[in-house]
Amino acid sequence: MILIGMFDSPFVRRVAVSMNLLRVPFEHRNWSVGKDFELIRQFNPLGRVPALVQADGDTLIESAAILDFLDENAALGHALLPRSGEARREALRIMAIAVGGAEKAVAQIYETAFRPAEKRYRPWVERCHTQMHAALAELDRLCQVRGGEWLIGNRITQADVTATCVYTFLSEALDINRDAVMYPALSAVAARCEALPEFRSVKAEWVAPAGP
Ligand SMILES: N[C@@H](CCC(=O)N[C@@H](CS)C(=O)NCC(=O)O)C(=O)O
Repeated sequence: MILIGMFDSPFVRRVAVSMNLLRVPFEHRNWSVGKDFELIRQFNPLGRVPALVQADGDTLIESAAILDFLDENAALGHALLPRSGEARREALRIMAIAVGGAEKAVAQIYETAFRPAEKRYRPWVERCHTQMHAALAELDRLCQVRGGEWLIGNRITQADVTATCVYTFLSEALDINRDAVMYPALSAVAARCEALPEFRSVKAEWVAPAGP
């Protein structure tokens, strides 16, 4: 399978880490949503990443749908999202707040990457900034409440993967801890995960996205 998109995207990276954890081999196309827009559009009409090209040429888009596909094909008991009950609900809650925070970060980044300076609208960026930090604060609270080595149960789940990919992305792209480590419980979860080879082998190379 071929995974399209750069690892500076938390959406691409959570798919890559999940494939590593599930031992699904993949080729990687390090294509940028800025300069490789037309190339990406050949696989996803939206021009967004991640896209996952399967052996038969069929392409999956949208990270949640790709993760669902990977879990569906995982060996019994190895799926990264718990199958049902409270564990599944809690994992989905953590993933939803993390993904929401990432979306608000991406909106801030695109304001400078894709919009000329004279067309930027500061109140919108500030709103996104507030929403992103609210998501991080809630994520930190959830990490603190859950304690333990992993967020759900006694093994790594998609909650750990998504929370970590988002936290690392926000730390690197928006320097959220400029003054101090503001989210200690979340930061501890991320540090544990980032030490694993499945995360270390898919690190982002930081290049600001080039606009059109
Ligand atoms: N909901 C999507 C979000 C994907 C997303 O926003 N990807 C960004 C990169 S971080 C992208 O492709 N941006 C280009 C664009 O939207 O034009 C998912 O989970 O796959």
